[in-house]
Amino acid sequence: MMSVASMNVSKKTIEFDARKYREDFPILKETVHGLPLVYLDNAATTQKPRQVIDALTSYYEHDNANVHRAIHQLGERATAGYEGARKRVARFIGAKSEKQIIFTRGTTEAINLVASAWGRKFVEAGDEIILSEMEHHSNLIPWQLLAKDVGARLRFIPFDENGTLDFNVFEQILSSKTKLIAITHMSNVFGTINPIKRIIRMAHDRGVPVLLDGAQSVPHLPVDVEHLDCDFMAFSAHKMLGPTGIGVLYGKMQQLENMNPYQGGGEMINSVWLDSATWAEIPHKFEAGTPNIAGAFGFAAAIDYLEQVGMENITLYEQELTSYAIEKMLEIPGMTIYGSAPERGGAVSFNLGDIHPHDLSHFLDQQGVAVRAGHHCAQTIMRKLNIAATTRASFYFYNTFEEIDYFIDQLIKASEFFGL
Ligand code: 7TS
Repeated sequence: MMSVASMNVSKKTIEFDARKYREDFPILKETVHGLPLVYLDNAATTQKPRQVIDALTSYYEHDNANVHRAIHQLGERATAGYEGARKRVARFIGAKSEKQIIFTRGTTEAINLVASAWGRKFVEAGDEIILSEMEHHSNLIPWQLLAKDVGARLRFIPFDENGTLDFNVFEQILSSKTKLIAITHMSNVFGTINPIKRIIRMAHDRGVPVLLDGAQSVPHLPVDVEHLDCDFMAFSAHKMLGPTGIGVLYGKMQQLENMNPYQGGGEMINSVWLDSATWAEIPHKFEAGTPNIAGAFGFAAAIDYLEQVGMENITLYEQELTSYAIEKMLEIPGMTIYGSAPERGGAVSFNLGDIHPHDLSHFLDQQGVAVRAGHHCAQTIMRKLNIAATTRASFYFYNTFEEIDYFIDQLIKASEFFGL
């Protein structure tokens, strides 16, 4: 994997034609309030290219059937597409085998799966789970629920004023009581790319497994699970051009083999008696019920698209776009940006003077700019920063420098409008 630190590029040093890619995204031609849409809410969900929309339509028009059960043409096509998507995901993240790819509803369900099927088997009273203080609620609440149920304790790696993790505290709290580290690869608030290799090395030195929340990293960076050596990784298709309602839990084979089932039902069994059952092979053991088959077809098309653009190109271009945006934003009087980690992605949280983020995002929406305002499912971060909310602009490879210029102009207009 290419380290972002090694990508020291200045503005417009790489050839990347965002405009060409935009042509593939029908929604980017939308107008809102009579103005061209400037979509800067990509950390929440990304837009979908024609290729993904076509894959969904084509599945329903030509292949629709349930998977793994029908001995008929459509059933075979649906199964081949669904299992083919699993292979594509495995290759995309560098997994050794497609068996290590479990389809879930998204990142949230993938983390809940581990908290339930792994946590309830291996975590006991007095054990500790280490998280960071910059987790999305998806990577906090499942562990709170588990800890309460079994009498375990959650410990936290704090962040400093730059939005980077404090390794001194991490070293202190990592102990023989630690059962798992569950941590975000890239923060959806600060944009920080955490030094995950270092964390994993330190954890593995003590025999502690690591779960990565890859919701924000997998869509934007080349991620190789073998290279990172993480034990689990969770991510969502909808944040990487794919449809909603499908995501992934990657796991090391040995971890998956040791886990209990997650949900019971059809598809996850081998033999069933009235009072007992045996389980299907991995990954099907963890996929009870009819899955999101159309979603898998769309997800495969999304991965094909990302591979064609090239993940390293995406990282480099977004890095340039983000540096440019931050530089321009900081020229606006009253601007506070939360997070200045040296390695960062394209989620930029900020406040402009005392304008409430909801008022600011409403103002921006009137100008055609879509951003997110609120706590970004990370109330604990807001509490520590002593603020109620932020506005957040988040970029993807189809955003342009012209859109950033327009966004900056609207921020300046907002300053005047709100009398800063
Ligand atoms: N983890 C991180 C780091 C995230 O950013 C998100 C979603 C999730 C987990 C949950 O993903 P889901 O697909 O299961 O919902 N983040 C955001 C966001 O920042 N704004 O809207 C959703």
